[in-house]
Amino acid sequence: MIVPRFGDPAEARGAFVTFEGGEGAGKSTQIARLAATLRARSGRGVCVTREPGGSPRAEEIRTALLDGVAKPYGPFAEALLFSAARIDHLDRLIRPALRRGETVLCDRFVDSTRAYQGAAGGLDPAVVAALERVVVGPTRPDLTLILDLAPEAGLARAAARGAGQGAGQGAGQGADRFEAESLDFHTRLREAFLAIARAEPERCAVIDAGRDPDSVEAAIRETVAARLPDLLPGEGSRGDAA
Ligand code: T5A
Repeated sequence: MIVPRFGDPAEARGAFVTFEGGEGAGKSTQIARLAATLRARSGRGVCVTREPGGSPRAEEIRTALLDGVAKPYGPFAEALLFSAARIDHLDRLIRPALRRGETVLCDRFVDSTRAYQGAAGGLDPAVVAALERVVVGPTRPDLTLILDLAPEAGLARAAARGAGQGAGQGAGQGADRFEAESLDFHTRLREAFLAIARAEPERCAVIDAGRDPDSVEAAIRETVAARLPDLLPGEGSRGDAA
């Protein structure tokens, strides 16, 4: 099925915005803030979701993945499980919401597979691209906000949150399957996300996530206003704020 892109006058479709970046970069924090702004300002429905997960079946796969059940099988098998979760998530939640004209804000999507299983995990990029083609098809993000942060800082944030709140979502106590990877792995991740942004500048915007939450929120809001002005009418276009 061909889904017209956002703004296509022939058939309205909601906007699809994804948040990407390393561990603890602040995606969940900023998605909640942007959702509140959009609900107050845009007049469109806003659907907040995440990967892996977002639909009941995909949440079950999330639990297994973050508990490390698939790790012994290697990055290809993990990518297949992320893809299985994504198929259900797209069919059950993302595509129906877009068809209703809603704005979908998704915490991680295909760029995480490219970065985690591909660039950092060592899975052949051609395999990642082939999976993406068959799983996602035309349902591509209109805007991807890449929250960029030194991995040491992100892991420290995630650890501090874990210490304060107990288990991660879908994982046991302490670091989950991916948080527990080496610093070298997380450094490769950061480079991979920045490389994706360089390769697809029309879709991606890099946000400096090392600042305080209010400053990061302001930068995201400015970027959304510039890239998808229909979502924040009257906000003006002052260019990207990253
Ligand atoms: N994965 C996922 C793959 O390997 N392949 C895939 O295809 C997909 C889709 C998901 C894991 O799965 C992997 C990637 C991940 O490892 P997850 O628990 O959803 O697991 O992991 P994250 O997406 O990394 O979620 P986190 O919750 O760890 O990070 P967030 O959402 O980026 O950060 P957030 O907002 O929860 O903030 C973390 C802490 O920092 C504080 C917050 O209050 C919180 O305590 N904070 C800040 N502190 C200071 N300054 C700021 N600006 C702050 N912003 C937030």
